[in-house]
Amino acid sequence: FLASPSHLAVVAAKYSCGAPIGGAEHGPDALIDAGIFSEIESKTKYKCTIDHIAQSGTFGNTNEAHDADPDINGMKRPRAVSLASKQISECVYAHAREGKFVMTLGGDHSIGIGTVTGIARAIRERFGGSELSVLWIDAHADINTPETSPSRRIHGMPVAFASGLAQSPTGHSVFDWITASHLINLKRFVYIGLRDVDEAEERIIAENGIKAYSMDDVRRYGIVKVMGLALEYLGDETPIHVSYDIDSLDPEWAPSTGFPVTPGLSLEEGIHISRRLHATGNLVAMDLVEVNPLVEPGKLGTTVKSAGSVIQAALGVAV
Ligand code: 6HN
Ligand code: MN
Ligand code: MN
Ligand code: MN
Repeated sequence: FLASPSHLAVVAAKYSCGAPIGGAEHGPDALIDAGIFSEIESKTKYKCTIDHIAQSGTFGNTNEAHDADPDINGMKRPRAVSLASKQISECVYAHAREGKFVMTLGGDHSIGIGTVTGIARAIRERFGGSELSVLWIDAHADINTPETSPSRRIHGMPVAFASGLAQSPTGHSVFDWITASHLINLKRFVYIGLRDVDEAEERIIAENGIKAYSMDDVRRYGIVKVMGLALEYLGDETPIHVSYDIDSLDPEWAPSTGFPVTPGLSLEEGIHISRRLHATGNLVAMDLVEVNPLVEPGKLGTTVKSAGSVIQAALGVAV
């Protein structure tokens, strides 16, 4: 039911203000400089354009404490992350509204607040109120609220903000730009790859009946079966957004990331996920986040190569 897009809008989201360590703001350039998108242009029908987004002014792009951005309700860097995600949300919305495929490069995973809300809003408008489906490929669940988060870092909260589980804390309007038209339905949401989930997150997932395939499930059933079940659950007639955290892959394949957790997906399994999503014909947007060039500079090449493969496979390139 989707017209197949011929324009790939790449959004370089150069931020690490949602993470406890810096470096992820350099992830987008590492991916772009590796030539991933020139190769896509030569091997597919896609015409690529790239928007670079980083805050020049008030709050900064990185995790470092900032006088103008004190904690709110324990949350670290709330204004920086809110402003970043609002900019990203508006940018991806504008592209998706025109029917382009939107590929956002992170950045820490707090940028997912922006991408998911922007794509969800565009899909509502394009398809008369119908809801976006989201696949969250990650070692982590990223569904803490400001109240449950042990780290207080917003890269562990994007699913909570994009679904409305988390709201601006009482007395603060910082995330009030997120309105009903931006929100996703957690009944149209699936996790794959989980293996480092906080206690409160386990409870939130159970209470909301969220479909989740852990790393243990992938080992038990195999990735082919897991992808089959995930896609069957979402159905054929739905636009899909995949938010792909590179730490879903085993550290062997993606060492240069902030929070590597072993054992993870093999690169082959990671590519299978992308291929299957491409094959649905329903994929409208993808995020590739948490490539951090500063964590393992000597193994950045391996990390970027893996990220390039999962990106290209999602766009139908043979890798
Ligand atoms: N990521 N659950 C932890 C937290 O701080 O809330 C870790 C979040 C990691 C986020 O890299 O996917
Ligand atoms: Mn994540
Ligand atoms: Mn993660
Ligand atoms: Mn194809």
